Amino acid sequence: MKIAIVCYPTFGGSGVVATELGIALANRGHEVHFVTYKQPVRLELLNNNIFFHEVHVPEYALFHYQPYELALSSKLVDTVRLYGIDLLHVHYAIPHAYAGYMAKKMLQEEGIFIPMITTLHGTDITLVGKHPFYKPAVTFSINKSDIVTSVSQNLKDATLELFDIENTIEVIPNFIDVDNHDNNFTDCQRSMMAKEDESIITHISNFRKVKRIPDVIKIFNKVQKEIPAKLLMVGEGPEKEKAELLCEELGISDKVIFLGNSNQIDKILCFSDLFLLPSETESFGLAALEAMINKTPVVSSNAGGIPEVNIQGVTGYLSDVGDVAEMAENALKILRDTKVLAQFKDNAVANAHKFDIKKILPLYEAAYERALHARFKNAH
Ligand code: GMT
Repeated sequence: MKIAIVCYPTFGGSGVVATELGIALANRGHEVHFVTYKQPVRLELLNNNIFFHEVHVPEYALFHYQPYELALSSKLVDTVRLYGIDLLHVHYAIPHAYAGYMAKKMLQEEGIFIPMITTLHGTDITLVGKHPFYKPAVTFSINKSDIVTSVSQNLKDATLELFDIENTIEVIPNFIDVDNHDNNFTDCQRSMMAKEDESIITHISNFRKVKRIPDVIKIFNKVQKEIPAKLLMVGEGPEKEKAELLCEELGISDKVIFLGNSNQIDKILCFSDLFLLPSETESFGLAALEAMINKTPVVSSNAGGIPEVNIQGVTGYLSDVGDVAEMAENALKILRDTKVLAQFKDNAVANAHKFDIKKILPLYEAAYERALHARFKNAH
């Protein structure tokens, strides 16, 4: 199949999922065309089946807001025409599903019928999408998609609750390429980051408010009072500076390392003992899954779809959002005893195997097949 994937090219989970999916599809022999405003961060173009088409938005002074959707839908039309694309897979409803639908309608005028699969990722529904200023357009684009998928059951339920949805939503969970993690690092070079007796606790995100970054710091602060520990903060975002100030205020700056965005997530997680994810809302928690495949147990909130990934008392622990005291206690329960830690590590990796790409990719391929078969039925 020839598939055009539309996504955000940044470090966010939806972009990562879209990119990894595209790479896996290309490895299965499909021709994959990424259409976005920058080359996706995890995309290496060293594959005959992968193409990247950059969306340019010409600046025009009259426009207070430059019309990205317009440029994207035009680029999609051109790409479909030029490469004979069979279907569009758009990740993140805003504005991708909307732009994808416009492209589909423009192509239809020329007698080209192209199905569109929309994958909902979380904030496109739970934070941004439900805003009254966006809601009608988001509802419309979800209802007009040929197939809609959501990355967790929780996100599906939230979508049905928040929007007037007439379409079926299929849950296709996020995934991890287990084979890529099997025999990764023999020596994690843990000593680069911490002394031998120090536990390494890690948080990775885009440092937005929804990640509750101050909770990460406060949990760590409580833990480090009980056991020697270091905190690795990986990522960039609006809450980072405040987090650095909070560390100073608490007098723990020497124990917290801010690493910025990184393409070496596996290496960082390889020497991590525990992953913290106290998010306010989280449709899935891809970062938690990435931690688990790297044998890192997770102490998290029980928000959104996290309980579908992190299993209470097995791969880690879950608490109510904001319950910093319980999250710190849970972290200590795991870290204090090396045997307990080893058990949680084994459980984490075993659970991550459930989300192996080998199990998830066929679900997307089946969805594509259905969309292609239904294309003439839905053409009008
Ligand atoms: O979590 C973020 O801030 C990034 C966001 C995104 O749009 O890329 O992530 C969302 O999609 C990920 C991939 O499906 C999920 O694993 C994250 O849980 C979800 N984030 C939220 O729901 C807050």
